[in-house]
Amino acid sequence: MTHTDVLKAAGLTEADLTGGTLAVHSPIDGAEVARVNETDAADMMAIIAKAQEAFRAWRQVPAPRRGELVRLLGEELRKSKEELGAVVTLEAGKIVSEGLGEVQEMIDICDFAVGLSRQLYGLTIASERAGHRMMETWHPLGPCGVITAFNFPVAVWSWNTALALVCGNPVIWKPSEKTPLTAIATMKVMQRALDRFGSEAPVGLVQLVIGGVEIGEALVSSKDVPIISATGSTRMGSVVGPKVMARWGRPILELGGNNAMIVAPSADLDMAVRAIVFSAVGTAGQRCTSLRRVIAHNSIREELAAKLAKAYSSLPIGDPRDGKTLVGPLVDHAARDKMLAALEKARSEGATVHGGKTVSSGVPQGGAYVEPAIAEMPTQSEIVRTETFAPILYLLGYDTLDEAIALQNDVPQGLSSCIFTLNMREAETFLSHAGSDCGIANVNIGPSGAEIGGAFGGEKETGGGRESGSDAWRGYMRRQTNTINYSDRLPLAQGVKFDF
Ligand code: UN1
Repeated sequence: MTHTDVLKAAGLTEADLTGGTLAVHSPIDGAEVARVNETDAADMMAIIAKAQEAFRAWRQVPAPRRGELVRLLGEELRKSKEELGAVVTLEAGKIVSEGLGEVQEMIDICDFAVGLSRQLYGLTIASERAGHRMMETWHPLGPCGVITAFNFPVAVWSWNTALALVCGNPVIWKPSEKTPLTAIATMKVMQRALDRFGSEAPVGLVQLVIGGVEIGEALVSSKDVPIISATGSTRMGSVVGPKVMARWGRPILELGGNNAMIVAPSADLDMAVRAIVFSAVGTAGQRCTSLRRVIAHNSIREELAAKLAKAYSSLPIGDPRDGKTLVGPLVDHAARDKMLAALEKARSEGATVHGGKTVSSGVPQGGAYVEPAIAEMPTQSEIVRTETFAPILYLLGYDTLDEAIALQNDVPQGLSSCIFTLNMREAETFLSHAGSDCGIANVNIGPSGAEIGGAFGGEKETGGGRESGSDAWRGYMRRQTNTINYSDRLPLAQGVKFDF
C-alpha cells in the first residue's frame, strides 16, 4: 500500500490531504504525504464560543447517556482499528504492533469511561449540626483544550476526550503539527459515533484545530476553556502551565520523563533484559515513559551489560510496516541530530557508548533510522539528567539500595520508575514514602506500557497532572460541597453564637 492508500483507507479525502499550508512528512521515508489546512487563528474565538454553547447543552444530558456516546466511539474504534493503526505507523513511525496497541489503548479508555459514566460518585459527610446533611456533588467544568504530542498522536487525546465527554465537557483538540493526519482520521471515527448517537450531542462537542503556537496560545489564554490538558516537553509545559493558572484555569500537565530501572542483585536478569529492551528501544525510545536509565547493582552490572549488548545486537531496525521490525525510525532528522549530540556529550562526560550510529542500509531512504545506544556512565552527569527523546539508555552502578534510590530520584523529572528484585524488603522500600518519587513506580515490570486503569502522570518537571484511569476524572469536573439543613433551627458551625 502506498502512503496515500493508507490515508484513504482511514477515510481521509483529497480535500483533507491537499491544498493546505502544513506539510506532513512520514518518518518512514521522509516523504511529504499531505498539505493540511490549518485553522485560522482569527477563527479561534468562534470555535471556543461554539464549545461553550455545546457545553450548555451537553451538561444537561445525563452522564450515563453521555457514556453511550463514548460507548459508540469505542465500537467505531474497534471497527477502524487496523486503518487507524496504520495511519499512526505512517505518521508517527511506530511499528505495526505499537500502532495497533495505541488504538487498543483508545478502546480501553472508552470502555473505562462508559462504566465511569454511571459512577461519578460524591461523598456524603457527617455534619456536626443536628438535622443537617453534607455531601459532595461533581459538576461538569466546561470546554477542555487537549494539546497532544506526536509520540502518542491519538491515545492521549482519547484519555482526555473519553473522560471529558462523560464528565459533561466539550473538547477542542490541538494535535502536534507533526501528526495532524491521525487527528483528522480520528475525528472521522468520532463523527461516525456522533452520527449514530444523534442530535442529543450538540454541534461543536468535539472540535479539531490544526496549527502552531498561535492556535495553542488561543486555547491556553482563553477564560472560556477552563481545562487545558497538555502533553509534551517540559519547556512547553513551563509556558502553558503558568499561563493557564494566571487566568485561573486548570492545567493538567504531562511533560518530560527520565525513567529509571533499579536492577538489584536478586533480580531475574533475563526478565529484566526483556523489560529493558522493550522499554528503552520500543517506540524508538520516544515514549514519555521510555526507559532512559538503568541503575544496576555493581555485583551484576557487567553481566547485565553483556546480556544487553547481546540483545541490542540482534534488534531488527527498519521499516515499521514490516512485521519483523522492532525499531522503527525517529520522528525526524532533527530528533536524530539531538540523539547524536547527546551521545557526543555523554562521551565528553566519560561514557563508553555502544551502538548509536546512523543506519542507512536495509532501511527506507529518507527516514531517520538509528541503532539504539547504551552509554555506560561513570556518574549521573548532566546529560543523564536530561531527557533526550531517542533510544539512549544510560547505565549506572550502585552498591546500596539507598544510593540507588537517591540516584533514581536525583533528576528533575518524575514520571515513571521501576525496580527488578525478588527481595520483598527492597521492593516495598522502593514503593514506600522513602522510595521512588515518581507518579508511577513498578516492581518487576518496566516503566512504560502502562494500562489505562491507573492514573497516569508524574511529579516535579513532569507537571503533576493525572489522566486516564483511577479518579483522574475529577480533574475534569468541579467539586461542590453541599450542606443541607432539614431541621427548623439555624445552628452555626464551630459553636458560634450570633443571636439577635
Ligand atoms: C506518552 O508517552 O505520552 O505507558 C504516553 C505508556 C503508554 C502511554 C505513554 N500507555 O507507555
